[in-house]
Amino acid sequence: MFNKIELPYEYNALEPYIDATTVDIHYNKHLGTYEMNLNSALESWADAKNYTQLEELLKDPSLIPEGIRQAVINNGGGVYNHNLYFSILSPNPKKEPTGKLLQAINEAFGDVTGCKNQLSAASVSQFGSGYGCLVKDSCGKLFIKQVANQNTTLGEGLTPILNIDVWEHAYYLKYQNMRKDYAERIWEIIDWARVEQYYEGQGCGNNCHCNG
Ligand code: MN3
Repeated sequence: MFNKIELPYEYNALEPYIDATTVDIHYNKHLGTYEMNLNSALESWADAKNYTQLEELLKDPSLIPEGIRQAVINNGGGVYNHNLYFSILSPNPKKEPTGKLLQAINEAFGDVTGCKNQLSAASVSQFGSGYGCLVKDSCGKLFIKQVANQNTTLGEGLTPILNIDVWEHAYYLKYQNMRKDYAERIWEIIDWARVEQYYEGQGCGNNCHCNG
């Protein structure tokens, strides 16, 4: 069983940037459905209990029995991507990154504004449903990626640490066709403290044998 995170704020807490109805439907119905479908697909697979991290399966889908593989990729990706998305949003965000993450951002994008602009642009230009993602490799180097649908970059060895959901369900009630406004205003509620945790918590650490 892999579950959705507990929402760390009230439905209306992200207003005026994201409205309460959108958060409610997005979290309970959209994410809730991915969670239900993922766990229902996994019921038929006894060895699923050997995996405690959803990342392990999304990183190497060949581990998953063929009959449920695509269902786990789609719905497991849906749970994984939304757990990241809802957890990096906050009504009381740390507005700017600091420390190692700031250093990595400056190296990759020049400065924080460059990072934000590139990630917003990638989110706006993602054709159809998907996400703009800030990802890190095993050495802590940062990149911006687009993923379609509920795919992830885990299979490429890239761990997302911040994502912007650009499925229409994430913004349409408030922003309608103005995806760009949503993908720019969302910076007001992105909590860099959480992103820093994701940047430092996984990956490199003491196990890094790279030169970077
Ligand atoms: Mn969504």
